[in-house]
Amino acid sequence: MALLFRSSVDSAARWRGELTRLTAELDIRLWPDIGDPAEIEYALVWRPEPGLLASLPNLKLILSLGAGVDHILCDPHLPGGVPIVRLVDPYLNDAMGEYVALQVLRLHRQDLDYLAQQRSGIWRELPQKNACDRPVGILGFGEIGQNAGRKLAALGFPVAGWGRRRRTVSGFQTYAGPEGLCQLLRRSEILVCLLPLTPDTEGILCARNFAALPPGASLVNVGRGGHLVEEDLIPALDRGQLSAAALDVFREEPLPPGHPFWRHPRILVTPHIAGITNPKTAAPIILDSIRRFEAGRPLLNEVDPAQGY
Ligand code: NDP
Ligand code: OXD
Repeated sequence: MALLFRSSVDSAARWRGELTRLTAELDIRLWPDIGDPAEIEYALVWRPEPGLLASLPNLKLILSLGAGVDHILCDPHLPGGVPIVRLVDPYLNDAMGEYVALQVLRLHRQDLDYLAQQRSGIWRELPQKNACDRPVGILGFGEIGQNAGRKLAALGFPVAGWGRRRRTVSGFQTYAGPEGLCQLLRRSEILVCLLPLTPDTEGILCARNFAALPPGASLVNVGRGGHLVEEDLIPALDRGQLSAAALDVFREEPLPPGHPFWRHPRILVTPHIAGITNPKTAAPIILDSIRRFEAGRPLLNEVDPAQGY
């Protein structure tokens, strides 16, 4: 069974090592040395070049190296009818939950203000709320959103989640649809975006929705850069409508050197590291998908291209 590996960010050597440690059945072809394209049945990819998947005439299954699949679905030549499986790795979910907890705590405890005070040698106590008085709203209450929600709830934050369909999630207030979005925004002093990027969610972090948040609310975006209308953020921060933003994902990655987000005093920037796919924990999950497919058993976490996630 030949598998194409293509990623510009994941280590091909580590992936080859982990997969070959688990099985001798896979013939791993590292892009661009893929040999005969007609021999490739599986593709394990992160941001494959448009047209690469369509150039594999016998492709049976597409496996995403990430939880999100916008990097695959955006290919205008994506071959129709080939199932796509996204990565759901409990360790990745935990890493994402950790990152969200870290940034929510930094925003809640006014870390940016204390860092600025330190730089100016100022010793001053700022008013501080308790976590139970700081409601957090999570846009996208799926695998990762719920993981983050549980970690935040354990820290004492009142957490609510928003999804496409109304879900009952024990211990959490949940909302769905456009009306539910208004309700969630109204109550969220810290808004966390953990949505997949789809035509419906693109640009959801925009001036209109910022205006629906309580004054001085803050934002954590770990979904995708395309969720944020970038030109709406700095005016909202400069007016004090938002007090701070922690951003891990950007429309253009790497964030270009002159981009105003780098130097804005109310923005925290990290380089898309909230959850880094770890071959050690993810390789067995990838192999399980291939074995399920080979055995004709139902795939787990298959993407619905019509919904975009
Ligand atoms: P899931 O598919 O498990 O959850 C997605 C959630 O978003 C679901 O609750 C879903 O609703 C909701 N949703 C989707 N479309 C809409 C919509 N139009 N309106 C309202 N809610 C919607 O995904 P994961 O939790 O595994 O991953 C979420 C995203 O996190 C990924 O797509 C990726 O973009 C991002 N990510 C970022 C990483 C980073 O390092 N920064 C790392 C990993 C992931 P419903 O429950 O009704 O289906
Ligand atoms: C992912 C990501 O989707 O790394 O897993 O962003």
